[in-house]
Parts: sequence; structure tokens; C-alpha cells
Amino acid sequence: MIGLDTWTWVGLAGVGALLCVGVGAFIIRSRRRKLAAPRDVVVVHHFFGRGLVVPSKSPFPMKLETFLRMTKTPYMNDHSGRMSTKGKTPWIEYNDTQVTDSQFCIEFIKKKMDIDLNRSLSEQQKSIARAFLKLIEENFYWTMCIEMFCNEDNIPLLKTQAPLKGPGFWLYYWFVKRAIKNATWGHGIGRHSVDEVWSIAQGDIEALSHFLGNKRYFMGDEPSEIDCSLFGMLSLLLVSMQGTRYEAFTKQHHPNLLTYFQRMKSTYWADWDNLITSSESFKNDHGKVYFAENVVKK
Ligand SMILES: N[C@@H](CCC(=O)N[C@@H](CS)C(=O)NCC(=O)O)C(=O)O
Repeated sequence: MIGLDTWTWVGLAGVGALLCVGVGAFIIRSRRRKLAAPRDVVVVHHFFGRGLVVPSKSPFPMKLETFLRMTKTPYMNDHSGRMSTKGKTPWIEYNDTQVTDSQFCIEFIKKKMDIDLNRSLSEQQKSIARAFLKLIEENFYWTMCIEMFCNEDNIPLLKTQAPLKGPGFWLYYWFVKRAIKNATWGHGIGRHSVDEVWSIAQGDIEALSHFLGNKRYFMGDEPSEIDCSLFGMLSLLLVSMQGTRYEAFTKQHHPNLLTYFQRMKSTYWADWDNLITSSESFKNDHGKVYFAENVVKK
């Protein structure tokens, strides 16, 4: 009898705990309020807020925000951390439409606003830009994820930038590392050793640097779409990965990438220092509309 009662209590306690977790999760979710966005303003959803040393810890929101800045499209950021229906960030809301994936977001905005940063490129140049976009986002990006989370030399650097400290850091580290291992195993690149991946990364950095050469922008004298993606990824490589062999190799052997990065930063991100969370003047820009003056009054 006593045994049965005990198990009944254990069962009830279990159900109670599950209910508490469920209700708690519901309350937290519903508290992540939707931003009241003005009409005709693009809302960019980010996973985290601004970063310690870069305005976004992820290169994909950096790419998207750079595009919005280049095209002076009215936009605002939502840092509440809601993921897209595909479980990724960034994603956007524009009036009643949701679009996921930075590239689909750019395609959507181009169509809506009738803008095309690639208009002066030939068909052949567009093909080259597309091939480099895939190198940057589908190959090089993963090498950097592997270096940061699978090369233990970089744990001290990760600790300085992680959103959680103490035991929370190890939980965060374990969780992200596992996600990266799973994703890169499926991709294929994660089946190589960390040093083999590093040799792939060196080839990518070299290719980017050689193609850029002395040009002002990646495809020539004028900025084009590929610059948004390259700039986003260089923010990770040259700023977030400070102190790693990736950063050292690039600065030492391919300094044109650094010069290019600095030029893009001063042209499109003059407010960079005010936006990073380590800055004295950091203010969460939740609610601020960039280029509000460009909202077309209908
Ligand atoms: N192709 C996507 C990539 C976005 C992406 O990978 N975002 C990462 C953050 S850097 C993410 O949301 N990861 C969550 C996950 O994979 O579960 C894009 O261009 O938006």
C-alpha cells in the first residue's frame, strides 16, 4: 500500500512538474511581445541582441542589415529572439508578410522596393558573384563554426563572448558544439579533422583575397549584393575571431580583406562603436527605425 501511494505521489509530482514547465514556457513565449512596427518598415528578427564586439554575433543578420543600409530601406530590429518558422534567424516581417533566410529576405525587399544592387553587373559577373556567395555562406562559414567550437584552443575566446557565464557557459558550449557537429556532419565538412578544415578555410580566404585584389568593392568600383555577404562574414573572421589563426593568417597574408572590411565598415556602419554592447554608449535599439525618412507615404 505504502509503495503504491508513494508511486502515485511520484506520478502526481511528475505531472505537476510537467504542467509547471509547460505553463512557464507558455508565459515566457507570450511575454516575448511582438514589436509594434510601423507600416512599410522591415522588421529584422535576430536571435540575440547586439554583440560585445560586433553589432550582431551572426554574419547573416550583419549581411541583411548591411543590405538594408546600402539601399537605405527603412527597417528596425527585433531582438526578442523569436526564430523563423524554419527554426533559424534572421528573418523579416514586412507588413503582413514573413520571409525567412537572409537571401530570400533580400530577394523579397528587392522586388518590393524595386531596387537592384546588381544592375550594373553582366550575366557572367552575376554568375561569379553567385559562386562566391555559396563559397562564403555554404562553405567558409562552416569552417569558422568548426574552428570556434571544435578547436579547444578557442574556448577562452568563446568564454569572453558567450551569453552565459560559469556552468551556464559549458551548457551553452555543449549545446552549440553538438548542433554544429550534427549540421556539419550532414554537410560533409564536419567529417574532416579540424586541421583539414583549416586548410579548406585557407583556400577560401586566398580565393576571396585574390579575386578582390585592389578593387574597391568585390565586383568592381560599385557596391553590389555580394559585398553584404562578404562584409557580414568578415565581421566574424576579423572581429569576433580576434586572436585565432584565422584572423592572424588573413591579416598577415591577405591584408586587402582587412582594408576592404574597414572601408565597408566606415561607409555603412559609422555607428558600429555605438552599437556594440561593450561600448560606453551602447543602447539597445529595440524600436528605433533606421531610414524612417525614406518610408514612402501612401
Ligand atoms: N541560410 C541562412 C543561414 C542562417 C543561419 O544559419 N543562422 C544561424 C545563426 S548564425 C541559425 O539560426 N542557427 C540556428 C540553427 O541552425 O538551429 C540565412 O542566410 O539566413
